[in-house]
Amino acid sequence: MRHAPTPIGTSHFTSATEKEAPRMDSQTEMDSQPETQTPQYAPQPENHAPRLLDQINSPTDVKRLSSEQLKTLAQEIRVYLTQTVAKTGGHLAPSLGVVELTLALHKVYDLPKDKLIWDVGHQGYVHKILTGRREQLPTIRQHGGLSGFLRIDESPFDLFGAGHASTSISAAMGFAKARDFRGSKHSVLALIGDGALTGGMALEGLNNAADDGTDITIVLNDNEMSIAENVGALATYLAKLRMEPLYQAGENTAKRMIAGMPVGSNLIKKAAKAAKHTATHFATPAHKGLLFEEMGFTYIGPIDGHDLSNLVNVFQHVKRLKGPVLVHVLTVKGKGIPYAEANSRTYHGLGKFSPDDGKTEAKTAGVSFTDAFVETLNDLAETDDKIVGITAAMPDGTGLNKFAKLHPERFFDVGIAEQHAVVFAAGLAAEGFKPVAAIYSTFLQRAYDPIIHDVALQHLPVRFFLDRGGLVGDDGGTHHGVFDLAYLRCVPNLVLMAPKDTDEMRAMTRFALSYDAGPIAVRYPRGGQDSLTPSGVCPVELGRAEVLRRGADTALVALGAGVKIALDAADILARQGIEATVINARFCKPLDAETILSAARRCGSVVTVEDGVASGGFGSAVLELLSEQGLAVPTSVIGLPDHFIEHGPVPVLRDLAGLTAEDMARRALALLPSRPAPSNGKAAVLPEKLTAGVR
Ligand SMILES: Cc1ncc(C[n+]2csc(CCOP(=O)(O)OP(=O)(O)O)c2C)c(N)n1
Repeated sequence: MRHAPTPIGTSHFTSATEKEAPRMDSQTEMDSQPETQTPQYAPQPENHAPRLLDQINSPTDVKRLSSEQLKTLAQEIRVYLTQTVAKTGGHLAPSLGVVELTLALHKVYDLPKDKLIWDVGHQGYVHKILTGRREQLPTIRQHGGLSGFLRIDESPFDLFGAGHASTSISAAMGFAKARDFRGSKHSVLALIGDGALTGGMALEGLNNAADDGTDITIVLNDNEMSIAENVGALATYLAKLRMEPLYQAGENTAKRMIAGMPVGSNLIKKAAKAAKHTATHFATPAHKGLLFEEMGFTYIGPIDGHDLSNLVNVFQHVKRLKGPVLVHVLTVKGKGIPYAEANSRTYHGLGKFSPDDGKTEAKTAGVSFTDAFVETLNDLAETDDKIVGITAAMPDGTGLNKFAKLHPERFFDVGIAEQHAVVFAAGLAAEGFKPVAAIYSTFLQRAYDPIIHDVALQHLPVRFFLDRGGLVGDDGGTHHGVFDLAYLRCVPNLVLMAPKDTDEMRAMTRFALSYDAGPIAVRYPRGGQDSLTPSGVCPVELGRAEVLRRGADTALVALGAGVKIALDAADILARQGIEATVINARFCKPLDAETILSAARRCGSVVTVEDGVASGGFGSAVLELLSEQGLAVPTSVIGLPDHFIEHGPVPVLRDLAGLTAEDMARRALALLPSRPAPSNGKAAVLPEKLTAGVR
């Protein structure tokens, strides 16, 4: 709801308290539909009255605002944010939760001189609005538009990019030490959510920061949620802190805190420790913040993250503190938009929706790869109690929420802890269980060493299900699952499969669960693919490909989502009188050497296709096979080029990357030594589009 804007600079902050502590209601059900709200709660449409928001072009404009104006601006931001994300899709609830916190940080600190490092960056929309990107917000996550995360190359105010969780404290430590080396004096802050704090790297960062003692402020944005409910002992501990009375920053408290702070040498630090303890414990009851304080942080909190005046006061004091400080801020995910508050799990990140009632667009019909996986898993788990489901904070995205409903005792959400998830799975496998580690392709990158060191080296039958393999679209470069084929293919003992459609996904899921000889991974894309072989799925056998089409002119060898591209390319070529063999490789490792080599010999040229990086991926495996056999047939590898791919719709990105059926047909044609006499006797007339721009 809009407030009448007041002129800039008419009042200043006091330490006045505003309202009660925010408390999350009991968590909403996964997959539940957004609740219908009465219209008065909906963000009001923009009217033509002048908005404060329109005057905000940089953080300097925020600094000029009075307390009341900032509150008005917060409201305007919520409306603008919601109406914009309703059209673009994106991370709504995380950004709604940090409106006041972002305003307070920009009010108090001087970015980019002061360094504010955001964890994940999915909650950075308000920061974008305040740092000169207000008008560009409607381009967010659109191809060529603003990123949905923070990127170092998007704005000088985005000091460190992210997309994956739990990196902010480590990066901030780097910024802090660089400042110390230079003898500079600016502030360094990491803003991290309670979900991201469950990640091992965040804990490693805390461990280092507390011990090092340099000036660094960790702002803990505690909304009790990861994407789903936050999990783990640390979450339980934070919940206890949350029960305490809210911290208010008054001048006296601040003076006491600062007087007690250790500065200078280690000796002085030690001498000052007792004073610091007294000072901070005066500010906060003795049992609060103990864990962080024992580590060496000055703990301040919990603070109402929606009380703007108090936030500003607290950070003004914190700015003067020395050493490692942890400010515990309580926020409500989705704050201010009731449907998002009531169901922050749905509104964490979503596609387009109605800003009035939050209703999302109907799901496109058809079965997704994720559905095919979890439905099969649930079938198998009914009779096999050795199956255990593991997710690293992605129960909904991986589909394991449906497994969890049926088998809560065999389901584990370990938090944003991919490394732990994989070694945990390895332990279970060593004891004869059948762990299913369902992890997005991009996030499994975090667990690369455990895959090699703990799983593969020990031949342990962990079943990896890599969702969102390939280009994911709007999330962009941090999230495309394009490295997995390359990074898994080189791991000894590991079997690597990719299904062409959802029927094959079911068959591969069954196969993976029956395979006990060592680790096995199935990698599959976002969305679905209806059956490409309506007559049925041929049984999955280890290292066996399937031949989908026979032709003598060229061999198109494809993996996973590449199979549809190859089939379509074969159709294009056939229209030109060129007959292609199409092989669905099924296994990236072990390759079906026999089938691929015989097709290569018969056809005299090979084109491979995969929706992953070309360097070291499936096509490279085929090239290695041909070279091992001394088979010198012209071969072309189609995969993603050696640069990071932007965000945008998958078809657009594929087109730009040369990953389409037409590209494949062009590549096949380019390999034909001279225009062959086509096997079907038709003349090969090549349309402009096919001959132009052979890559
Ligand atoms: C390594 C990694 N694993 C999983 C994710 C997916 N992910 C994005 S945001 C998020 C939850 C973060 O929770 P929190 O830090 O509390 O922020 P909030 O959204 O609650 O503000 C998760 C699991 C990720 N970005 N990176």
